[in-house]
Amino acid sequence: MLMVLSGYSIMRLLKFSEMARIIARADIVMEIVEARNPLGLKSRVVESLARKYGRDYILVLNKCDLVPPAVCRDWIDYFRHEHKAIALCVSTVKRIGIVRLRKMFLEKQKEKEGILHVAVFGLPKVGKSSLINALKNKDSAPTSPYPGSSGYTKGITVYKILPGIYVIDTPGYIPFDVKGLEVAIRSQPVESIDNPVAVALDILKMIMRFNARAVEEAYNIDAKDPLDVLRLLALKRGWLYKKDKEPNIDEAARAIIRDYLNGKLKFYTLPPTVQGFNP
Ligand SMILES: Nc1nc2c(ncn2[C@@H]2O[C@H](COP(=O)(O)OP(=O)(O)OP(=O)(O)O)[C@@H](O)[C@H]2O)c(=O)[nH]1
Ligand SMILES: [Mg+2]
Repeated sequence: MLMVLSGYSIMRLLKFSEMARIIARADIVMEIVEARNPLGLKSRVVESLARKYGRDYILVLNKCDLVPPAVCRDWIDYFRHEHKAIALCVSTVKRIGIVRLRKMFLEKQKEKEGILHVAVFGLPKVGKSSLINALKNKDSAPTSPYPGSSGYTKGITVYKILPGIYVIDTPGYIPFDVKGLEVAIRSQPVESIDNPVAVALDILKMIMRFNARAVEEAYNIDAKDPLDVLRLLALKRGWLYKKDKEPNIDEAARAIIRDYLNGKLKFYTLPPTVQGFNP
């Protein structure tokens, strides 16, 4: 397990060698991304390892409740030419696509005529453990809203979801071929991000380009400039630096990062094949 050391806490991430070992022994390999930004979260690594070992590969577009159904369908169409892709929603409030997924596992088990192992991979916080809980219909795997916060997955755990069908939960993985904002906000606890203001400004720029009203809808703040948004949010919440009583934009930046992760800030991308917003 890879340990990311920071002033705040230690976060455990899955190592490439661990992933390769699990894939070598699995029958089905699932890579989980979020439907709101699949290309920002998808790695070629999982898919190519699955191919190398001759395993079935399924791309899961999770959190489809955060995206209009038509956009989810466009993404599925986009990926379908390359490999199997399915859309899911596995939050405790709403579940979509689980019955179909269980059916796929049962068919594969029948074909194999033996015990089936399904491995689940993805960047931190895409919903790997929540997917296992939905498959089990029971909160067995610990989950949490933010990277490194209590309940995030620290070890490799095997869960029985149906007779003879086992799913392997893994800690978040940071693939070397995935870069940018999603990695910056997922590879460490929000409290440990070195320059939260720079990260939050990038998030705001991306979100405001996509939907000019996203900030107003989330916070009832009417500002066009991302730095003004941070200042106004800090003032609204009463966050001031002790030293000079100026708005604490570091605290506001961390709130923005958390609200991007938890979906309060409404945002989604479109496939490159569809006209519209692509960051
Ligand atoms: N809106 C929405 N939220 C979801 C969905 N699936 C998971 N979540 C939320 O996303 C957050 C992360 O879920 P986890 O299951 O802990 O994610 P994980 O990939 O196991 O995270 P790590 O173990 O830290 O790598 C939690 O707050 C979940 O409630 C979904 O389909 N829709
Ligand atoms: Mg987990």
